[in-house]
Amino acid sequence: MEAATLYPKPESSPEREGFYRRLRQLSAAPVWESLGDLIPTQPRPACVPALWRYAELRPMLMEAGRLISAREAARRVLILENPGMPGAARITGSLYAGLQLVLPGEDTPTHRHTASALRFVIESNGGYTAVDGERATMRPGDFILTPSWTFHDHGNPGSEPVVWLDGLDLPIVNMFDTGFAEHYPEETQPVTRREGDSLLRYGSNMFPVEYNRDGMAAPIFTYPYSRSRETLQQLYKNGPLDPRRGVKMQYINPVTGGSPMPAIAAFLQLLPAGFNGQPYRSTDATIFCAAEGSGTSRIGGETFEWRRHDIFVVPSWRHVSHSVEQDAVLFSFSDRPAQKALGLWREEA
Ligand code: GTQ
Repeated sequence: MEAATLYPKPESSPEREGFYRRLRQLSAAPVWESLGDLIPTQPRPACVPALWRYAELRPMLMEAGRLISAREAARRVLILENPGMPGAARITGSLYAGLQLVLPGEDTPTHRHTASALRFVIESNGGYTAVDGERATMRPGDFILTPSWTFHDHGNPGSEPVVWLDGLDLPIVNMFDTGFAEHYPEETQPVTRREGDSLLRYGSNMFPVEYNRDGMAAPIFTYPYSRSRETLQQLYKNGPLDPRRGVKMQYINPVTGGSPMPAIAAFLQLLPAGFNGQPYRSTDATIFCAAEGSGTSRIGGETFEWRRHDIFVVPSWRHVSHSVEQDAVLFSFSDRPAQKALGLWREEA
């Protein structure tokens, strides 16, 4: 075990306390009183391991659907708040997550913001997200991007509720005080490109001749589940199986091979029937959503039983291991690229 702190607080005395009080009046403070908190020997996240059951949240989401329209709410979302940080609109220290509902016949106003967003589709029969003039039909398991400062709106021309998991880097954007947002001049942005255009143009192992990369996000914004799921299945047959992660792939920006958006990485993994994973840990707190199946995850000594569409969180540097009886597929996302860009990311198998 590492020492809990390298810097225990020095003893207090009336003379020292008086000095600290006078410092506070000058907006100054003695570092030796807080050095142990400022420089921990290992991460001490406020974020705690947690699980959200879809079976419990879905009825609440439908109740929200009766209380407020998608247009009035602008975004009808239930924020998933980490129990270690209530009221902070965070699922981890650096990321926001929520469940968004669009009812049949509804759409949401078009806007853009500096925060980047991802969507992981839970229920949809004909729902869509539009990004910069192109609509993508949402199907269960699809992973969809809304890169920073792209105009986006969502709609549901179908006859059943559409629900997805939102992930945004809002806490990071707001930590830097770099949040900007604006409405599109009209409620709904015009459709200017055919559905599937960017995936064909930039997601076919070819780029248009004279294509010049611009922007930091992937030029494709939808990663259909049908493709990703088939890939995992075939790779499982090919082997080998990672004893910690099963068959785990990361979604990429095809231009760079890096993450689809600058601060957020996303992953899809197959845990084959009978998988009993080894523990590992990394510094990027990770949000998981079960796309298929059910299983058990040990997170920092606690056990969580998850079912399809449940969401759970592994805080920074907490060990996690997954086990399943039948085939299961987990989607996950984290701030790994932001940590890597700053030279901070660590993992331990
Ligand atoms: O869909 O644009 O969960 O702007 C929070 C803020 C979703 C969105 C959220 C947003 C959105």
